[in-house]
Amino acid sequence: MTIEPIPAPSGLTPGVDAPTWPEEFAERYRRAGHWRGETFGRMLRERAAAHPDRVALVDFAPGRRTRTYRQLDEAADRLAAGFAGRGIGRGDRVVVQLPNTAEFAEVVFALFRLGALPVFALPAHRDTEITHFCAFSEAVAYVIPDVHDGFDHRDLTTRVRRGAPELREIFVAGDPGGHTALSDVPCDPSGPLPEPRPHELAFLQLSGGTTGVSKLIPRTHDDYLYSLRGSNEICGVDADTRFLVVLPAAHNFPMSSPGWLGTLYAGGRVVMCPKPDPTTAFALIEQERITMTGLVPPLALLWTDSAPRTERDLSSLELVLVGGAKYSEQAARRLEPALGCRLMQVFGMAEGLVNYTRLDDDPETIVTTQGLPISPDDEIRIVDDTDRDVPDGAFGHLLTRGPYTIRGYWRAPEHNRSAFTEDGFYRTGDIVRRTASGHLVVEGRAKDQINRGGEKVAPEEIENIILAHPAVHDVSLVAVPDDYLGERTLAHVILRADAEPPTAAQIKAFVRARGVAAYKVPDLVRFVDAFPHTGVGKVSKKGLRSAAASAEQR
Ligand code: OOB
Repeated sequence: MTIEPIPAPSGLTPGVDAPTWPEEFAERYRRAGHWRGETFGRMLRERAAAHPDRVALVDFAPGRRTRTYRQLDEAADRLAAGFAGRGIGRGDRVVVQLPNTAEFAEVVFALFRLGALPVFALPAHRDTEITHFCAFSEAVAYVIPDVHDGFDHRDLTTRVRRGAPELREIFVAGDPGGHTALSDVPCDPSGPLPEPRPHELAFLQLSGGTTGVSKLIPRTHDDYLYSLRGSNEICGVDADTRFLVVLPAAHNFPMSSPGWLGTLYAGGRVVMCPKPDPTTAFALIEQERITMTGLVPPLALLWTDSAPRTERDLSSLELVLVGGAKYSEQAARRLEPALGCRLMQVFGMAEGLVNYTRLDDDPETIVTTQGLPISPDDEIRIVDDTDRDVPDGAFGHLLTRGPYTIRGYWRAPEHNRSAFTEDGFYRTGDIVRRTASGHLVVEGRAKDQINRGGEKVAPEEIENIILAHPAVHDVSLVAVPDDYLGERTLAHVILRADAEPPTAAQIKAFVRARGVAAYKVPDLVRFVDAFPHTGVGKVSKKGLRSAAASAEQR
């Protein structure tokens, strides 16, 4: 297949904003049938034509609402026309911060249809993160709920606008306050909209981050749709699948592994769960006859503990995927008997590569490994500190390259030089080993990131905030082991000699007041006189972690 040259979307320079695959790789992925020239907009159109009256989506906002494939398709068209009428077009970025509701899917498909790029913020993000996403992506619009989880998102907008001059429009699902109600946007399409091309960007996903701010991850229609198709095949998703979206719909895991997009691709039914607790979720499993869902390890633990006591009928549940953070073998062994369904482990990343254990793997492999890559064309290297391959079965840094793994972050040439090898492998920052069967086992992490039960915290981001406190001389954030979350955050703080000493609670309140997601506020704060140092004089995070561990035992 040849790709005709097309004019670049407004304000974007192909291959520069988002590094892309060299032509020989693109060619190979097309020839292998991985990239099939599909787009999200057309995918929904085709499904709606094939089975218009089948239910695509159920949500509870707050009452039960359903959308058939035809209704979802029409809503996307009308919303796309409305967005276009407000000057949003191909290549424009729109930060979308919506909870698990039908509006989320409608907005995202409307933007896909226009070739505008959703930037997927999480509902937990606050002004600091949102201002960064809007400013860095030069977003023209920001879509929010009115109030979610007791937080009024309209309160964020003044500060966000101040920091993001390109932002023209704020759309609110619900009561708009002084902004535009999402329900006022749709209008009848006056003609065909310009269609994005399959190899163009579809959206920007967020990285967990290891530096001060999250990087943006550019994903194309071709590459992401391939990961959906591959995931559906591995997980057995089909038209009878009823997928419960328990985690925030904007995260890569519930979106595509196989997630709500995979389920829609297969013509199945997506049920948006408003809250992840077992009481809410178990009631919906019973009521909606849910067959599949995806959980992070702490939630899997909670569900496993609650299931034996529930009066709810969970018998429809066939498969639970668990991933996002290391799932302990002991916890994994308990899931299948407690929930009466199959377990599949997922080790994935928004940058691309996703590994799954397989339904026909033996039970030991399912509880002790994090699975195999989706694609035969996912290239895996496990290397030492000098990028040399380690012997079979040994631990090392995981590097990967393939048909749905990005070749670079959005507008980050400097960072890309260290995050990718010269020949295009992504440095995942994960330490893994490979079993004789090729399954990967995640042993740890080389990157400076804390994985708080699947929610990623970049220590540098929080350290920078705490450093701004007038009484703080220096700070270092490390992970400490936690039975439930896997890891919690501990801030070691050195105070200035001349300042009134704050309490731990005041340090936490200071971080919260800066407007960051609640999961980034340090769980623990400990005041120390000095930090241990490495041989070259850098703060030794390893030293701090072991000091914290021995303090815990005392
Ligand atoms: C998923 O995506 P991200 O981008 O939030 O985080 C990726 C990182 C990985 O590099 C790894 O450090 C960690 O999260 N991780 C795991 C894991 N799954 C992810 N660590 C240990 N065991 C696992 N099973 O978290 C994500 C994206 C798609 C599917 C599933 C998870």
